[in-house]
Amino acid sequence: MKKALITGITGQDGSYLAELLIDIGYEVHGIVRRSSSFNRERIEHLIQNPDIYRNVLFLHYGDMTDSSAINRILEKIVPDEIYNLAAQSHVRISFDMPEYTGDVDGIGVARILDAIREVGLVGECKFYQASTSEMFGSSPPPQSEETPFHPRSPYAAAKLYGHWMVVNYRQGYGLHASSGILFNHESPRRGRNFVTRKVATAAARIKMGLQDHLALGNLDAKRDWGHAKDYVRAMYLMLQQPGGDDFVIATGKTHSIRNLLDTAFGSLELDWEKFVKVDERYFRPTEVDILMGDASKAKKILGWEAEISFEEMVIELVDSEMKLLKK
Ligand code: NAP
Ligand code: G4F
Repeated sequence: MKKALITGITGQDGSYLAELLIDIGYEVHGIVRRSSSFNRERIEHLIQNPDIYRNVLFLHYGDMTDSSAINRILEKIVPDEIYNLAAQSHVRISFDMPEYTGDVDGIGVARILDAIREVGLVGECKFYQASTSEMFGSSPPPQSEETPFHPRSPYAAAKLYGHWMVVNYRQGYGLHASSGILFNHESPRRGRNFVTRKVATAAARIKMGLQDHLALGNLDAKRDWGHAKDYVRAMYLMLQQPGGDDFVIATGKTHSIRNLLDTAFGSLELDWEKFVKVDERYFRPTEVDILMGDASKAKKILGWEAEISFEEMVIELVDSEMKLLKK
């Protein structure tokens, strides 16, 4: 039985990836951080299944800022595959917490890569890094593996450091290490302060008469939005290749926040213009205006393509919020 270690297992992607790997037949280990409130909602269904939690899913306390914990966990588990998904993943918040974001999202990558070396796992295990389309920043679309990086936030700058560390450990030490440059991907498990989930929740609450307006920031930004379930499949495929590499994972289509509002509110027969207010609090000091990825390398080498459309994803989010509210 292959062993995988997932950092960020309690996050959106970590939870879908854990499901996928358990389905394939892996023993899955996850790093969780201590919190005063319960932070395992997204994997609760796995924890509550005794066949899974007793036999194939194991959780370990740790933090990307704590090298000794990371080293100890690697030494104990000796994983075949490591998926580094842990991050302070909110771009706007990274402007408020640039140092912490750099520590977790940048230096954290160096910590885990060096732990692999310290514990003697180079040659024994494969490594996946959650890189991001935010690293392209102001570079015009379509963005591919050949597009120059121009990060526009502390988050993107920290992720770019992590990205280059992966390239360095691949070239310098021969580690099987891959970076997935993933464009935005969403799901009903998306954090509530990301724009898709925020819009879906508000549309459902307005429909139910529980809210009368929605405050948003920049409505003109455009994103290439896919579904998290499709994107975790790409992570797995990268680690099944003969060597490490970098791959853009995207749908190739872009939509503005206005398009998102049309689709979400439209699915409930609501006119968003009656409810949305622009609030400068949600603007960022520097914005990424447009992201649209070219994933042809992933299609050719990994055989990967997005299967869930933007419209299907948005409607799933709105339906899921309506169900939650009706409960
Ligand atoms: P998410 O829902 O915010 O999950 C982040 C995970 O990291 C959570 O499990 C969180 O734990 C954990 N974490 C945060 N700080 C940590 C620390 N100091 N030590 C250990 N764990 C820590 O993010 P996601 O959407 O699943 O994204 C997964 C990864 O892909 C992230 O690295 C993100 O930056 C990157 N990414 C995401 C997208 C996207 O569109 N979703 C696109 C490109 C790249 P708690 O549950 O305790 O908070
Ligand atoms: O949903 P967002 O916060 O996602 P953002 O900034 O694109 O970052 C996400 O995708 C990245 C991949 O490209 C990941 F690396 C990152 O971890 C994260 O998952 O914002 C999307 C757009 C932005 O242009 C933002 O300015 O929506 C705009 N927006 C407008 N009003 C808003 C709001 N974003 C948020 N979060 N909240 C608003 O009220």
